[in-house]
Amino acid sequence: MTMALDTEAFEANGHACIRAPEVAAAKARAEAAMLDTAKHIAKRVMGANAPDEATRGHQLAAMCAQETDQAATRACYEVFPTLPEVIALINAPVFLDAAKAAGLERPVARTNPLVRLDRPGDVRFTTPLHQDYWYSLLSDRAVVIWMALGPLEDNMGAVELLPGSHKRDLVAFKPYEAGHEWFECAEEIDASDAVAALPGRDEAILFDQRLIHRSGHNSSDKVRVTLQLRYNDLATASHLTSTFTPSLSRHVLTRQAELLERWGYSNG
Ligand SMILES: O=C(O)CCC(=O)C(=O)O
Repeated sequence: MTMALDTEAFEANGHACIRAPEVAAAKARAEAAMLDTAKHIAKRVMGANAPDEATRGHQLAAMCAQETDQAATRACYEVFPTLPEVIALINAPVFLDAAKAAGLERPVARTNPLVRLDRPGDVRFTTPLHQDYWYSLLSDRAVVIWMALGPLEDNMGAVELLPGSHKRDLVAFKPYEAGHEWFECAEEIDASDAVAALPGRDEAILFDQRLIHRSGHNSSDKVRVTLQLRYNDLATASHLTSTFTPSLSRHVLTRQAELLERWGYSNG
């Protein structure tokens, strides 16, 4: 495999494209699992109305158009990150090699792979201008590898990147009124130079955790499915620890509480 990352562009801009047939192959494995799982979910949630489309993109778009209370696509959002084929992407040599080319001596997972599903017109989870360093604070060298699963057209919302902004230190954040998480650059950032990244089938975008970036808007009638792999560098980590802790889900905690009650243990 030849090195798929333009390291000079990465040093200068804080982001660069990874382009290789292995990127398309890695995505295809995850997408096949997602299509199969989406069909399974559709049958369980939508019964006789379940669509049965040939591609993951069409399947999700049909589920989204026909579902009640977003129940089927919400289940996809919950379940996709648990698929072994999705978790396995963190170990794909093409991404590990790109992280190493970006200067990480010993890449380790900063989170499990994150899957975003942005429904047509949905703005609930779009991110304002921010850096990702806030979520790590462990190793100075850390990167995100961002990719679309399925075709990403320009009206589906690119990720917007501010070239060179990775040379800044951690910028102060302020509470983000519209969002679920506490982040947004506190100062006014001039985003007129932002570039919209629309990686193709055999491409993914690698960016420095200090790069200022934000979500684009999905104004299409399709579901935008994107995935992020995040790596810290164990070699330069300030502490020998992790930045994420798998824990029991809300589902398990609620079921456990119900069982404890049924077995006669008081809740207080
Ligand atoms: O996918 C997006 O829209 C934005 C992703 C993002 O903000 C991030 O990876 O930190």
